Amino acid sequence: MRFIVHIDMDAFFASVEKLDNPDLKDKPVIVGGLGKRGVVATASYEARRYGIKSAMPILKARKLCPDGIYLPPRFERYREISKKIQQILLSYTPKIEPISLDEAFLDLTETVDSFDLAVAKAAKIHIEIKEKLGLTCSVGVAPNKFLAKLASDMRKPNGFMVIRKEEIEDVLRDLPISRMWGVGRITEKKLNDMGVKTIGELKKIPKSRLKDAFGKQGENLYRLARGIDESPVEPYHPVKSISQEITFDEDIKDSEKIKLYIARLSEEVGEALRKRGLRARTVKIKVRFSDFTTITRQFSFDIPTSSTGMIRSLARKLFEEKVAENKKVRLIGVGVSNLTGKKEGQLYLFPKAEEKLEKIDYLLDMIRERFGKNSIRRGG
Ligand code: TTP
Ligand code: MG
Repeated sequence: MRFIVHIDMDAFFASVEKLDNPDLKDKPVIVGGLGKRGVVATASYEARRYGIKSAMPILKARKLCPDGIYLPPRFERYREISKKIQQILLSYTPKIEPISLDEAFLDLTETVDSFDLAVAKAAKIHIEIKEKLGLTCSVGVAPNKFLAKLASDMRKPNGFMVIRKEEIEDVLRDLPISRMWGVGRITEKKLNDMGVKTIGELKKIPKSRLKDAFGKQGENLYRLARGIDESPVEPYHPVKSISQEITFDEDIKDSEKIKLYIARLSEEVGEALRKRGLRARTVKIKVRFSDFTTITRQFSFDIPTSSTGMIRSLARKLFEEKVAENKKVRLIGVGVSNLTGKKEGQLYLFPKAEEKLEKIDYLLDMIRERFGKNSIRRGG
């Protein structure tokens, strides 16, 4: 059995604002976009009593709670505190997986000898975060990630909840199926149509029927309904480079065709960068010819970018200017390295232009996520 801990800060952004300004104590604080079309990022627990929730339009929130204190987010500051939280967690185990700025999993299986000792350690972390940072969090301890996250959520705010092996069935029975991982609106609707609303009801459906109705996901539903989740805590490893390459079915000589592939690979590399909140200072290409000789060419610049447009034009330029040989190409690759966090060195020569490129990238990423990889590709 594993000993997994999940830590989630309470009303994180709003709590940080209160920490930095004691006048806000006990007041309904709402952090989010303050413009006409802004949404609530988070609301303090006082504000939640007015019915304010994450992702609610800010105008609606203002109607529900006109006397609330509305603040724009200060990500720099949240990130700074997030780092301090990580430092505390790292003093307990290197096996931590940060999920977002305010949330992380810990695997204490190899750190302590028993589940009870893991619970004791988790309690210590709970106290230490409060004492060192002046912020409360909610903690869940359980034999796996799914249950640990569930546990941390059940007693919010400032909660501490343990789910032991023998308690799993009781805890899960009456929970709505939407609390299970991977159950979005579509799956929920489909299960509702099968007469299933709670995890306990889901447990009664035979595995074969779930597999028929949901394919591979059916197996997952079957296991989660029983509180089984083997997914590992994956410690964060800094990414040093990102690259994509393709080997053609048939070697290609037409450089225009090759450049189309370069565009496609650049798109994938850019997307991967943005997903990780990273920017690159070096773009490189790799070319393998039909005789298997392989060359790489790279170009570095001062202003880190995560824009597909930048990566693509640099990769194409490298190909045009540095790969003069008029030979058949077997493989082409595009990569980036010299990576940096999103907010560092954010001094653009042409801030507006860069911003515009990023907005387009962001939109394309969203569309692809929703409709699949091949749904959209920019022209030119
Ligand atoms: P959550 O942990 O989901 O929320 P929370 O910490 O504000 O409140 P809770 O006590 O329920 O844990 O998210 C952490 C932070 O991430 C949150 O303070 C603000 C930010 N966030 C957004 O910016 N947009 C969102 O839609 C959500 C859910 C969170
Ligand atoms: Mg939180």
